[in-house]
Amino acid sequence: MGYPTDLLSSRSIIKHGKYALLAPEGLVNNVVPGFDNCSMSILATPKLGASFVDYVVTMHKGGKNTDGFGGQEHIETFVYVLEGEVKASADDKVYTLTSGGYLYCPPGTKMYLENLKDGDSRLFLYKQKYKPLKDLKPWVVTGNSNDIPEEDYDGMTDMRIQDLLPKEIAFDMNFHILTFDPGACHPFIETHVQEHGAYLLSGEGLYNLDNEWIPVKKGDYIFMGPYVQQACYAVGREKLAYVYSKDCNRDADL
Ligand code: UGY
Ligand code: MN
Repeated sequence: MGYPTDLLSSRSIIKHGKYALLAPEGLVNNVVPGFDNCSMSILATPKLGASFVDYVVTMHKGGKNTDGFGGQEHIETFVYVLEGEVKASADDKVYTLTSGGYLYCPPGTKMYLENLKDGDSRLFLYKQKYKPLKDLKPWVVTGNSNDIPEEDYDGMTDMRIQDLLPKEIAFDMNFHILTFDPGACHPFIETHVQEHGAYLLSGEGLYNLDNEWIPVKKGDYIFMGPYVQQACYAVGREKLAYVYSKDCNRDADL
């Protein structure tokens, strides 16, 4: 990088507790213990107002986490491979994840990661405190979003959803992918208690956050806080798609 060639400017927007748009060009590298040969950027955290932590990780050649990510009694973790090929293991089982591949680890299960590429692999990574319900226990889940059929969203064929985790009450959250054909949009502007951390996989759009229409594109990260107004229009020539987390299956606390 070095000396800038123009006035300094940024597309990122930070509204603590409400929402944030983090453009990739503003991200910095954070050293996260346990991750070797990886460039990591910490995205949403409780300091921003999120109840989870998201990261975008570039695993360089030989990059790995052999100490294990998560694994504490109340922490659940999820990884989604943006590009490349990684070895992911949990509970002594080994999975090879390519682009679109993912792994969920329940509380108490560590996630081990290793880059299998000669070059870089890129990941979207997540952890949050699991909210127990009776004595139910979620389990390790793996898959690839390319193998999951898209379902029409709210009766519309130009906006579609994929659920990456089982719709089972033992799970307190899910990851989804939303895909919009150019020109498609949400059926209405949502307001809901759940937060989202969303990574844009493709396309361009205008995203409504707190009733502001904000241009977004592939590579952007969006944190949406509780109740913040949210919806988007896909613009441009490509499909707009993002992978995002959403809590589910639990009552609100008093
Ligand atoms: O599932 C959701 O709440 C989703 N439709 N939200 C969003 O795309 N901002
Ligand atoms: Mn939503």
